[in-house]
Amino acid sequence: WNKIRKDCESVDTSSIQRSFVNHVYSTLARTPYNLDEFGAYQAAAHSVRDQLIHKWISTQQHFTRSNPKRVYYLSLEFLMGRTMQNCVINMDMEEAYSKALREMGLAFETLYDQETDAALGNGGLGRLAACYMDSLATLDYPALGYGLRYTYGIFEQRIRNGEDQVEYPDYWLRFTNPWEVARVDVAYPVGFYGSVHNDSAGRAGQPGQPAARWEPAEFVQAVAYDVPIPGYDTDTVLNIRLWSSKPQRQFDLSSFNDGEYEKSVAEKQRAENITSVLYPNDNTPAGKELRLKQQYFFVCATLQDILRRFSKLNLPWSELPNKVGIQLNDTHPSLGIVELQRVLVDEHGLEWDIAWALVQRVYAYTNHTVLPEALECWPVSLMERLLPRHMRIIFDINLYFLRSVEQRFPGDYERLRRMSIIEEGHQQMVRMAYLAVVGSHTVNGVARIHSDLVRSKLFRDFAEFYGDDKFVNITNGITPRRWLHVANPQLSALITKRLGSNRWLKDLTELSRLKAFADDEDFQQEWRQVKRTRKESLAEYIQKHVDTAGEGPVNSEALFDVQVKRIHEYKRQLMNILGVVHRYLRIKEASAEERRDIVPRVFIFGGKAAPGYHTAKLIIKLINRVKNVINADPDAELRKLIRVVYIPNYSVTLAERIIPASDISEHISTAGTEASGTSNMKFVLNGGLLIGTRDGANVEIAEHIGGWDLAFEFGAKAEEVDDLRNKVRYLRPEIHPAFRRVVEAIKSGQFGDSSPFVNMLDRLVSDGDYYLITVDFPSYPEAQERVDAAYKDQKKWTRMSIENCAGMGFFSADRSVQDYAKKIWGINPCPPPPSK
Ligand code: DL6
Repeated sequence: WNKIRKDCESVDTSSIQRSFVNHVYSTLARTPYNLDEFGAYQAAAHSVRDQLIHKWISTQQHFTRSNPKRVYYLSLEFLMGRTMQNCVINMDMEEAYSKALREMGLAFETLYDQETDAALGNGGLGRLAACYMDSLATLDYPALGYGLRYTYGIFEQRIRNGEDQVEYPDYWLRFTNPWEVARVDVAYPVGFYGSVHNDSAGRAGQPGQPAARWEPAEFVQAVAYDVPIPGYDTDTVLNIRLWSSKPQRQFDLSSFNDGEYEKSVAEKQRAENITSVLYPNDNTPAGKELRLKQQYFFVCATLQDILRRFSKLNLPWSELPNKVGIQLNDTHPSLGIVELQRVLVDEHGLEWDIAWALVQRVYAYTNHTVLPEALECWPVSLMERLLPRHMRIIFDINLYFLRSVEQRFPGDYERLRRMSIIEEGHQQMVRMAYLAVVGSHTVNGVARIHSDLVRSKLFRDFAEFYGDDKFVNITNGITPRRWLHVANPQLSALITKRLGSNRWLKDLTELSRLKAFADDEDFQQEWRQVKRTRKESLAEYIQKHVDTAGEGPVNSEALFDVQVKRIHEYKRQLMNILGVVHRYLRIKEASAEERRDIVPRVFIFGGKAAPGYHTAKLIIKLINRVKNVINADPDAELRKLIRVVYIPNYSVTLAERIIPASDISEHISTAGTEASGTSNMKFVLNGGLLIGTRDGANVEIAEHIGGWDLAFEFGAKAEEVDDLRNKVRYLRPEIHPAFRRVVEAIKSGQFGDSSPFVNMLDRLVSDGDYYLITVDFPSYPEAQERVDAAYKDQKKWTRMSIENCAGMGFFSADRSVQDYAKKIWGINPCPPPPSK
């Protein structure tokens, strides 16, 4: 077996060719005569997958033998993007595949474009999970990701009539997915609804006897699909296990026999519904029964899987926290806390307190937002109906918790009200974030400023109760493999050439050595050439794929100014587009002489709005309206100076194309609202400069690149925001004339019928400017002027660009996961044994 297996793992040219041809014939049932590019991609993907699976099996066997503590990363979102190129690069097989296929007359690299993104996430949170899996594998950590295999990922966005977002389903599994392994052998039952019995013992389970018996009324099955994740420059291949919901039985035979064919099919449908669609909400909870079902389905299957693995070790329960660490990626999987308590008490008869102490040592929770409206709460009535036993357990967790708070702060009932997991009101709600805090040993924020707010504001009472140590910061990071090496091979090659090796791909702090060359004439020229190439390539993409209404190609000599991210009021795309209008009005009235001094700009927008988020959709409409008018301005000279582009359907793959082409990117959220942001890191790593507020990771990026002199800062600081909000609300300070002028231009109909926008704009100048656009607006065009001035001096600009990139070592996801491993999980790398 071993010898034959070794042969199968061979990646010499003829083995790759044999495997490719074999997949063309026997997997796809095609021949060279009817093999199109997509078929060639599929055959190549299956061949790469074979390699992946060998290493993956070896890794899992190695972990089983070594038996280290493992960490389980629970996330309802994994925004993976494409896989094939990342795989061959991480496994160092790109050249071998290129050569083998070239000899057969095929260009391997052109097949990458045939792949559909796996888009099982909304934005930053899901992409972070994907980056962390890449880093965990690269650093050989014994980790496993768990998620859901949605049949439909994030919707496809199209722009209707040149201005409005419309959503189309993303049926990404249409042609099957070569990057997963269906594990029909790994399936668990998951129950819902029903009733609870024998709870007379009250809250605590007695030793050795169950505390309660839950009889669910409905069952479905969770079936595992495994997605192998190769590390870079290591044989470690980790796993993301995605659950898919299936009916317990294919059909209800009795109703089938009664002739109720439709009913029996409906039951199958109902079960499959659970994992059918990713909720397309970013930074807003979905609040739907099906979403709660998804969450419980996810944690119930995951815990059965984790505990099955643990039970094979034949260890006492007291060893659980020494073998299992569970990281909650936001509150979405926080029902896992309740489920583990239920299983330990009800199914294994542990005493309540003993079980609870174990639960708290197993779980840790990452908070990704302080926006009040984004914090998940579920109605008690819904929870009671769907998960009756869990609701009781939550009440008990809360009771014991509040008793301990009362002991510390006797008689402070106001504090008990504030800290209660159950929010009282006309409808009782479960505060999932509080549940996650109480059930975890550590809570972390995702950038320093965010973690400070988490500790000092969001969970202030909890920090006072538990002590500050429970609340830590782990600044987010990104994988340099995908976000520089794969996305920008030209820059990657230049950096490797200049540093003399590609060690930086595993130790990103190596980039700091680039600083020494920031003023080097030749290096600067090459650096600029890379940017030019990438801008030309994006311009070409826009010309081919974006509806430009015959406006002609964008000028790739212009400064590319990019804001691509989910559309949200707090991210302030609205301020950006109002800034564009301001610039447009100024160019319109500028003399020929003045115009000669203006730096031509292309403003590039992209991003999806949650389908039910009216204001976000309105912002997309306004951006497109402004775009349509500016780009069609009769003044041809003006059109050379300003251009607006909206790239539809922003995705990981598009990000890989857009980010390397940016000169300046916009991270302009109201201070204190963006937890971290991670695209800011991607842009700067690719030599783009940043215009931004002192928010999220911007603050640390500025520190690491050498201060705000190397980026463009404006706007209020987080500590000023509360006061400013009160001022805006109650005192209505004078609105800046430039802002008034922009609003008037829109309201006057200069950008078409203004009626859809009037309310949104009026709110800004009355008492509804929660995100302080009117306050920050005056300093925004002023910061843009500094950008223009810097860009005019190309030597200075290039030096800044190189220094920016050189300072990004800290923002590698490798550093982030090492931080998690040390500060939170207490796990060590478990590298594969050297191959014989
Ligand atoms: O931590 C990843 C990412 C941050 O970079 C963003 O700043 C933050 O907005 C995002 N948070 C969410 C929260 N959603 N929920 N729930 O997506 O996380």
